[in-house]
Amino acid sequence: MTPAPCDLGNSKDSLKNSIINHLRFTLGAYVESASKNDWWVATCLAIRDRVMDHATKSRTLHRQSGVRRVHYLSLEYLMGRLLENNLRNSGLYESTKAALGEMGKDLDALLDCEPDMGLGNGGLGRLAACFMDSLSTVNLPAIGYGIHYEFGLFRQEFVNGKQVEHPDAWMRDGSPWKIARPSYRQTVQLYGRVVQKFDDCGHPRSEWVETKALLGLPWDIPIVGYDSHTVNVLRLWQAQADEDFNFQVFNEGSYVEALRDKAIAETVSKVLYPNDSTESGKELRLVQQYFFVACSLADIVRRFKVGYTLPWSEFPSKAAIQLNDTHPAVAIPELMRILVDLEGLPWNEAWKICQETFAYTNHTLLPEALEMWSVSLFERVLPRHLQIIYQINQLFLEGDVEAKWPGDSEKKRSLSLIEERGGKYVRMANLSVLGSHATNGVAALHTRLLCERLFADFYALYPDRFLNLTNGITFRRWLDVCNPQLSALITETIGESWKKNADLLRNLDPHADDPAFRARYAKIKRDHKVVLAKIIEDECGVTVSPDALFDVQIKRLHEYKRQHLNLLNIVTLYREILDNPNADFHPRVFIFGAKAAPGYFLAKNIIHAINAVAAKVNNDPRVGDKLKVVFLPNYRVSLAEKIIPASDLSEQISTAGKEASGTGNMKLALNGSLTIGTLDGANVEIEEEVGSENIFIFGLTVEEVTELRAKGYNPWDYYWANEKLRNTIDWISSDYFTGNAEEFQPLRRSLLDHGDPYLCLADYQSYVDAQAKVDATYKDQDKWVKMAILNTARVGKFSSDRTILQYAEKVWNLPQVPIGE
Ligand code: H53
Repeated sequence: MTPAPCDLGNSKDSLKNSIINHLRFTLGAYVESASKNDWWVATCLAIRDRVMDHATKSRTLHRQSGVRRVHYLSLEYLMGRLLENNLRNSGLYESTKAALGEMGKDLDALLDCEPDMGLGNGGLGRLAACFMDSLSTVNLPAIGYGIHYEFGLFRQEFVNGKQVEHPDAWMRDGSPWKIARPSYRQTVQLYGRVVQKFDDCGHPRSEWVETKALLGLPWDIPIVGYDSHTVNVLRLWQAQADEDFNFQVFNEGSYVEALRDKAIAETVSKVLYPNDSTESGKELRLVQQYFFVACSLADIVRRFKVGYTLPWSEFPSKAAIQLNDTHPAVAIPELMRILVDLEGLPWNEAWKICQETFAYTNHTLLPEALEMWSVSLFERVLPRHLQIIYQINQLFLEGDVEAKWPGDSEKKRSLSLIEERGGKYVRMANLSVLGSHATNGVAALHTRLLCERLFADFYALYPDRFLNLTNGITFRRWLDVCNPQLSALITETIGESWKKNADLLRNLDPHADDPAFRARYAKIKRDHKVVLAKIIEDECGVTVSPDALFDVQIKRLHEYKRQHLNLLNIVTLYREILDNPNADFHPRVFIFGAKAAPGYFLAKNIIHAINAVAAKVNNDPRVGDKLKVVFLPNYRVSLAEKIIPASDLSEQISTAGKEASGTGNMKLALNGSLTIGTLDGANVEIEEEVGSENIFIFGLTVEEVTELRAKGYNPWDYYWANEKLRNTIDWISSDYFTGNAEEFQPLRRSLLDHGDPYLCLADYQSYVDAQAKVDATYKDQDKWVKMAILNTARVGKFSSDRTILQYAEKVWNLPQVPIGE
């Protein structure tokens, strides 16, 4: 007999009971004496109980109906906090708040107990998190696969203005959201060598022998969609030592030695590599990639075999696999190995299955971000996979390439999976394009450049494989959760449907002309600025006025994103204020948030320079309130949620052609922060949507950048031609800001002697002019608020629900499967 289900109702009283029960029976705590953290855990568990039921239902229905599922393979998921998102998405926020309130607890205070789940570096990882939200919201059968890192992205601190990194032990105290699934543990092989064997019919078969084994333990995190009963899971693999990993040593009595091996095995999922858009080529990173890919594929294959007795040719009709950048691209030779070596399929049949199963998203054109693995390293770690890659390459070059360009060795060199110049390397991007049926860029401009530049030869060969799918963000977290006041105003004005159909935000358009609506919209912005001002005071010790213009640049620190161009403008303004104290300049607060990769020397020098300028400017009595510069430490999702609703101006100032898409630009525009930006990435499409009169575009276009470089770009020409610019650079690189003129020489050298690779000097004047236009516009508050409202109203296109439905239709061929109550 099935026992009566416990009370998992959504009423205040049910929730109250659940929370008390978890306090008592899960945590062993008394209501009277439980700590704040206990209350937070008990609340999460009460919500998780309600969510798990739907997760089981979703899984069961997906299995029974035999529909195709998408498997999203990503080395990064930048989830942030989960409780508030889960509460708002499941409609339990108000009842939970009331339940806790009756017990004398403030939900909003508890929300701050949650550590960020920061298992990603930047845009790519956050995109994966937004996609997970949308997949559940629009009822698509999906599983996200990744690594259960013990340490997420480092915690950043500033010491004397310089970045210092600390480990991020996000789950030192466990996490109420994750559930271990030991019965789905997988074993992964590594290293070893390959031998040729023959089967009973005399057919050759490769066998990978003398390998080291590693175990993968899956942890599931339920993903709650908005107003939908679909609960998909994010499955993260934790590396463990195989039980008989060095069993022999153990038996020989070397107990401690055996345990050392265990520790080595566990390093595989210990820590997230802290590089965004650059690759380090380290062995451990390749092992991480293979580890999570092998576990995930084994899991997918297990499900295929359990669920159906279908021929392998049907595999793609059950499983779509999306490669989030090239990081999981080793999945292509891994599936070939499974099909050919383990399942005995003929090569061509296996290859067809691979191409039908995989699709690849490219997120960058930056050459330093394109992954290449040295052939010797690859051969040592994954000898069989290297053989498979060689075979794929040979068949490709002798087949399709030779047929299209007979005898053209230049084409073969450019298309080959192996780079031969300056040592031999496996080109993971070429492998990804070749092994999949679809390759997409993440914004219209980026996709065009992929087809015209990076993958021009592949595009000539397989034009139908390329498509654009412009990125998106989940409007639940980036409006409903982070700005509930604006969300409520919108709902009150145009109804609630915009939360599921973001295009309806356009109905706000006419309200931009309504002074009463404008006043309410402006008040919400100002209230957020008051909250952010308090955070700035607490974190940076700087007092700022909420009536100043809040000018925000939040993103990873990278030269191509040009935080140093922003700095050039700040120092120019500083000088102008000193030269002309009575100028009519609206007070401004420049707000930065950014982490630099620990080994990225110049990025760290830029952080230091911004902090040094901040220290001077903020304490200069001649400047007063006109100019403040703050660099908030430890930028992360939960901090972004505080900054974004409070921002007036959004800095999206990358060199044209360098930022594939950007997604912070979308979040800020949605929250009514006007963009100052170049025609790069998704900025181009934001301009199309909001109208050129509601955005501040400046700088060189992609074509102009190419032309300038072809002509021969010399930053010294700009330096000598522009006195303001010259003074600014000289001032930064003097001893004025730190007392030591050597401090910012690396920055100066990069801008001048090393050729200013990201064209800061070329765009400087245009940027300064655009900033002057911003200043003038801000003085007309009515106009500014109107523009802000029109940004909120017109960025519906950038909902990740739209992006995900396009993937489902154009790439995965996936049905929407609503789950009942
Ligand atoms: O991916 C984002 C883009 C952004 C791009 C970023 C990205 C990473 O965060 C890491 C590696 C990589 O190759 C690209 O820089 O422009 O918006 C999501 O597509």
